[in-house]
Amino acid sequence: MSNRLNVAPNDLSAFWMPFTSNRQFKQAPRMLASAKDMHYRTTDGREILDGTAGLWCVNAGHCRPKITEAVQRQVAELDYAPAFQMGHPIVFELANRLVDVAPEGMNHVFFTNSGSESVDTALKIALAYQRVKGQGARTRLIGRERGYHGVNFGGISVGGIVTNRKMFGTLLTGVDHMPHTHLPGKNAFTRGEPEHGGDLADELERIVTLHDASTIAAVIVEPVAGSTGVLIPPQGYLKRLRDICTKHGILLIFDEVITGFGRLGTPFAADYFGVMPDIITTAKGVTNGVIPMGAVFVTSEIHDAFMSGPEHMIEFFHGYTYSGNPIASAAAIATLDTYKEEGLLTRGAELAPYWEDALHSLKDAPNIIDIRNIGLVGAIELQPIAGEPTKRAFSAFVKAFEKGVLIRTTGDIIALSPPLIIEKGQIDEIVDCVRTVLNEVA
Ligand code: PXG
Repeated sequence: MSNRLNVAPNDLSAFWMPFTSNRQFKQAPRMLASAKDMHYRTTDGREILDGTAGLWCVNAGHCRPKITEAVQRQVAELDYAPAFQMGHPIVFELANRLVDVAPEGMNHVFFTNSGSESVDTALKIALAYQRVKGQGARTRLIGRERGYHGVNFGGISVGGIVTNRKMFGTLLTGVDHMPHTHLPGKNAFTRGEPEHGGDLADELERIVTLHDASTIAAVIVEPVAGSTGVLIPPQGYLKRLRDICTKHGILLIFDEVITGFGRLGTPFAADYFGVMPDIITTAKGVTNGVIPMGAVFVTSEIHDAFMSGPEHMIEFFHGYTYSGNPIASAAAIATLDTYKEEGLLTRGAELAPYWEDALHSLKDAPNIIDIRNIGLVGAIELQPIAGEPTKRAFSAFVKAFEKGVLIRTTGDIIALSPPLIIEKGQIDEIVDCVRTVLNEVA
């Protein structure tokens, strides 16, 4: 038995850290002790400007009083309520509030606890929907190369990141992948949506021809791919995917775990691109990252298809112990209040031109092969060091942290996604720091 008191601060071995180089980290730990608004504070008392909104989730900034107080109140009032065959008012209020901010037509919400669970839930809804509609032969799922849809089996099956897939056996069967849309040879240094590559959507038509539409349940894509380095959809691409899906009776799922809740300067990416999917997955920003929660939005067409058969029967055999947990629900309502009071779901649009100019001012810094941006997201792609991929970006990350700015790297790409409360001066601070560290790691 151990208790907290006898775990010495330098005893780091018990915790097997997620998506982390454990041995490297434990030799030189980067520890955060507290946070407020745009900043973290480290255990050794240094202030760190948050250039990544935690992991793309703290959209309203850190330790916002309204959210903190809502959680404190809720945990003292109703800590837990059974999620199956029982309810509590807060989660119903939240569902209505979410439907209000969601794109038109997204009228129902299924709650989960993470983006990974939202994705697997959405895939299961899609398969079950086809079946209840008498289209049970539609069992195939189509994802995309370089897609990230979390780490559960459904998500890694439709995902397109080799390191996340190769250790885990055969995954789901009946999955195919469209090509990714990252064309640096043609689109490097594009501001916003790239000009070339919209026709890559036609690869979906080729896949449909190969398998036949009658075997395909759904297509899932991130409208803007985040984890694999901010891949922005080429002009017209998403609309074309929508048209092909509609033509063939295939459901279109937008994975908005990153793009949901204001990241692009609109409430959702579906709003930004003016393309409506059938299902939207979210997590992260729904509670400002404070308490785990995910939400899957579906249209009435999908929801209502399940509402048949004897009324005492469970309509959809799926759910989690913590679906719609009261404390997470309270955190989410307070988060939506904060977003609304401060106009955060659209603030990104006001800042986007400044953000874009600031990022692209880095063009002449050493070893940069591409800069891309949309809303309050940006990526700076670096020339890998020959024979040592990822090392240049990781060194930049470590140096930036030492200098007081948190950035995120994936491969040799620096990804930036600050809280939506960021001020222009803080944008300058992030960009200046990146410039300095790129000179140092040159
Ligand atoms: N879908 C998308 C599009 C995501 O970006 C998930 C699903 C999974 O969410 P959970 O809550 O299960 O982690 C994600 C998560 C990064 C980074 O730095 C991105 C994510 C998570 C952690 C780090 O790119 N995205």
